[in-house]
Amino acid sequence: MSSAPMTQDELKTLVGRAALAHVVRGEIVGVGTGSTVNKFIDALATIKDQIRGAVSSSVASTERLQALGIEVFDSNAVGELSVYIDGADEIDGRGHMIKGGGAALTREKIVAAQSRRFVCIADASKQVQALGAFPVPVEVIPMAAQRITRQFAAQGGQAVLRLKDGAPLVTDNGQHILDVRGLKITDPLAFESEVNQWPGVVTVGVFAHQKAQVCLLATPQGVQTLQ
Ligand code: ABF
Repeated sequence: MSSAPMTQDELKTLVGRAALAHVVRGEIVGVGTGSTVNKFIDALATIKDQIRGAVSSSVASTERLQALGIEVFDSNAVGELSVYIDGADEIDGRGHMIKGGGAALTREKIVAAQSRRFVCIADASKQVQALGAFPVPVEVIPMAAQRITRQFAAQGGQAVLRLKDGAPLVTDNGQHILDVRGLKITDPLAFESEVNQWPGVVTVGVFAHQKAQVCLLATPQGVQTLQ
């Protein structure tokens, strides 16, 4: 009898659990944001007595960690982390990612930069040949949004202000998000470096400087480790 194909939710559960193998026991783990990371947090709770706690990349993840009895440390109160575990909206074969669909990109990049190793957890739908089909999230200072929109237009990109309940979405940092479609990202490192320098850009959701060293990819055949 053939079994039903795994749902995307089941794939996320699978990869969330697989990530436990990358958690260094006795240490503080960097924790990302999103529905895949939520599965990881649930799995992390099963070994909470074996870790010191977590540094979190969002209010949402902090609340979930604390509700499960995992201590959350301020990033400034701890040193370098051994590992950061987070999802992605797209990941290419070199570990470059688009992130920020969940609006937590700035804190995600901060915790990633504080960590020696980035382990990306994703289902196979996130794997791409080249970045850019998913609109690139860019966190911006609100007063710069129009000018940054024009700067993207000059590069062939269409930036749209992200809304929530009909009003501009406000991030955990009190800023806004532009989602940019139509960009050709042939050189993710150069793209990230350039956009980062535009006045008013807080964080661009291309993670090439803070790329993943390992990608755990959930497929119907099991979890593949790409590195
Ligand atoms: C975070 O969550 C983000 O950077 C990315 O936007 C998103 C992926 O979410 P999900 O796991 O829900 O697809 O990692």
